[in-house]
Amino acid sequence: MTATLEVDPTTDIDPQILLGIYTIAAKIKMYDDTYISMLQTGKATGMYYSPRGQEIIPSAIAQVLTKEDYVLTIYRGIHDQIAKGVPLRELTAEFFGRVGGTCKGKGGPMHVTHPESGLIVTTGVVGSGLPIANGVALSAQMRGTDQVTVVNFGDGATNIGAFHEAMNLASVWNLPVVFVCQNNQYAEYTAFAQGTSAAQITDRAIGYSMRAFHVNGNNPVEMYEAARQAVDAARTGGGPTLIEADTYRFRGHTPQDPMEYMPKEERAAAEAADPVPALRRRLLEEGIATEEQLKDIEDAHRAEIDDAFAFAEASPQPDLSELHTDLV
Ligand SMILES: Cc1ncc(C[n+]2csc(CCOP(=O)(O)OP(=O)(O)O)c2C)c(N)n1
Repeated sequence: MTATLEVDPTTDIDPQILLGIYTIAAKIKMYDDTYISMLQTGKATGMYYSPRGQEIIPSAIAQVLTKEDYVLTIYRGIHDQIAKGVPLRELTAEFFGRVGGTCKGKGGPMHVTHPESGLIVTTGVVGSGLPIANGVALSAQMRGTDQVTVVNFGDGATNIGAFHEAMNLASVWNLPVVFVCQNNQYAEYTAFAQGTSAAQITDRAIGYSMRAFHVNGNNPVEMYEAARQAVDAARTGGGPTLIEADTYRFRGHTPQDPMEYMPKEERAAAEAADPVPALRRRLLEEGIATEEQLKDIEDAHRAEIDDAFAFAEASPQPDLSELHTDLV
C-alpha cells in the first residue's frame, strides 16, 4: 500500500509548540543527568537505561496526546514516562524500589505503570509491548472512545516476531495505535546494519499495508508533524501508523558499558548536534523565548527533580508482608 512518507523539516509550526517540546525535553535531560551523577556517586543503585539523546521524540509526541491517551514504553523509557506526565516523585521512588513508587516499589524500573497518567505499562522483554499495545488499542476501539495508543520500542525490537505479528493484526483490525520505533542505531552492543536486514525499519510497514513516516527524531518539527498526522489518523478511524524516528543513544546500553563498539567520530558528531541545546538555541534565535523565561523553566525543573529524588530516598522499601499483595 504505502511507500514511506517524509515530513518537510521547514513545515510551519506554532512557536508555542516548539516551546512546549523544549520544556519537556529539558526536564528529561536534566533528570537523566541527575540520575547518572547519582549512580556515579553511589547515591542511586539498581538498573538504569539512559535515553539521553532521544528526548525530542516523546516531547513532540506529548504535544498531540491527551491525558486519556495511552503510552507504552520499554526499560529505556524514562523520557516516555516523564513526557506522559507520570509524577516525578512516584516515578523516582519506583526506580528506587520504594513504597512511594507508582507500583509501591514492586515493579521497579522495568515495569513502571501509572494508569492515571495513561502510562499503561513498561516492558523489559524486547518487542513484547507491541502486542500489548494492540490489546489496549482494541479496548478503546471496542469501547468506542477516541483514545490513541502509542507504543515505543527500539530498532532491535523490530527483529522480534512480536513486532511483525502486532503490525499485521493492527493493520487487519485498523487499530488506533501508533508504533514508534526510536532508532538509536544500536541494539545493546550491535550496530543497526549488523542486526537488521532492512535498510530502514519503515520498509517493513509496506508488507503490512501500513502508513509509515521516517523522520529525524531529533528534529522537533519533523517529529511533531509525523506524530500529529499519525495520532490524528488513529483518532479518526484511519488506523495504525509506524513512525521510525532516527536518533542516537549518547550513553552506553547500561551506565557500566564502556561503549567501545561506537565509533568515536560518530559519537562526537552526535553529541555536537545534541538536540536539546540545539532547540534551546533555536528558541532564543527566533525570539520564541527569552533567556530569562528559559531559565525560569529550567529552575522549576531543577526544584521538581531535587524534590523527587529526596522523596524517593526518604521512602522506605516495601515490607516483606507486601510480597503477595497486588497480584492478579
Ligand atoms: C526477548 C529479549 N531478548 C533479548 C533481551 C536482552 N536485551 C535487552 S536490551 C536489548 C537490546 C534491544 O535494543 P533495541 O530494541 O534497539 O532498544 P534500545 O535498548 O536500543 O533502546 C536486548 C537484546 C531481552 N530483554 N528480551
